[in-house]
Amino acid sequence: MARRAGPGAKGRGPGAVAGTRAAGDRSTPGVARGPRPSARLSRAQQLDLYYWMRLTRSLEERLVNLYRQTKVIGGLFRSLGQEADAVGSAFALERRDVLSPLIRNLGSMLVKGAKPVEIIRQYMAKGDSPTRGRELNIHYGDLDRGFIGQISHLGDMVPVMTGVTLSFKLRGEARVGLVYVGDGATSTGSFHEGLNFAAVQRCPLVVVVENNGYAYSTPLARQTAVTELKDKALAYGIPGVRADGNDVLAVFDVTKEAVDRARRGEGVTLIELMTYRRKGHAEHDNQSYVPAGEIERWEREDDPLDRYLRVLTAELEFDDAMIAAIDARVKDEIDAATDAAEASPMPEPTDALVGIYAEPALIEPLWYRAGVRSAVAAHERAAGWGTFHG
Ligand SMILES: Cc1ncc(C[n+]2csc(CCOP(=O)(O)OP(=O)(O)O)c2C)c(N)n1
Ligand SMILES: [Mg+2]
Repeated sequence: MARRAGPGAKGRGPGAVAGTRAAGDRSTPGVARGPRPSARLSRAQQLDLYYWMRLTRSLEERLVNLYRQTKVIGGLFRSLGQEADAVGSAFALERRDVLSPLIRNLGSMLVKGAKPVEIIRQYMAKGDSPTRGRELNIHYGDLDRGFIGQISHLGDMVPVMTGVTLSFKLRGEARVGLVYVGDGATSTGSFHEGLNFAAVQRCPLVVVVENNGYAYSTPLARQTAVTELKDKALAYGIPGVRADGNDVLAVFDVTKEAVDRARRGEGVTLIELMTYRRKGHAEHDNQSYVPAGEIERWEREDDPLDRYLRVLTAELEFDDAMIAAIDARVKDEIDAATDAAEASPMPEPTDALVGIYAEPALIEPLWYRAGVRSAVAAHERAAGWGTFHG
């Protein structure tokens, strides 16, 4: 049977965005020309971008090891191949700004201050994880650090972030919100209603559509007749721009311009980042629906870490020792986080009664658990349900 054209087919793929421009030209069509914001990044910040992408990838690889040892409770979601889109966009925000991540935005959360040990504890459902073992991947938030806990329903974070950014505007705070949605989420009602309201209210909101070619097993062309998702912006009277999502500097540039625009009070921008989901929806997905050779081609030709490493060494003249030092630091941090998470206790049954809407019922612990000090009791911050200071 002839395979359907996948997202790597004509008109898509690495060449579709980057290939039409001269080498070294990192500007994004549709975005005002001039000095790129990334030209103002310091040497330390240029290296930071590499650090966050390497940390994201290596942390996920560690989680895969733990998953295969059956230490991960539940599914495992990867962002392999999408690290530049998560990291470059979050890096364009300031400390006071807020983002709402999705399952493939581990990198965005790390940039915003999430810790590897929290992530591993979450996946292992430990009692001292941010959700106290009740949620088993990265669905947690911390307003202090500027990331909002995600709602699983596709598109629903758009109206939530519309509300968050409307509150910034009404209070006269110069803060910006950024919401991530997948290509699939752009076909939901919540996405449209939220975006329309944000646009008409001129909320300081940046909407990042991560076009990774698939929603579960459905390729883009089978879930929307729109070929360029940035064009959905037309329906709401806001600018829509498309950028190469696997070029971390291009992602930073396009997001920074939208963030600055939002902070100036000029309203919402929709950004479509072109990338590719190299793993299945989750670790259990065998990707049998993907055309032969497509994944390998993206890995070979358009890996965001490989591409940025070439920029760092060939264009920005960092030497190999500086890169190796970051790789070693990342490995040490992940090893230490893994050891800490493995040593963490599982939750106690009565922990389920903590942090709920009503006063917990008084239940005597079972005789053989008497005196067991629960991780929740040790770590929970009674006055601040929902945020966590580990
Ligand atoms: C309203 C709704 N419908 C269906 C689902 C089940 N679901 C979870 S993720 C997903 C696919 C998401 O695709 P996309 O938006 O492209 O994001 P990606 O996983 O590619 O990052 C689906 C169908 C859901 N969570 N919410
Ligand atoms: Mg998708």
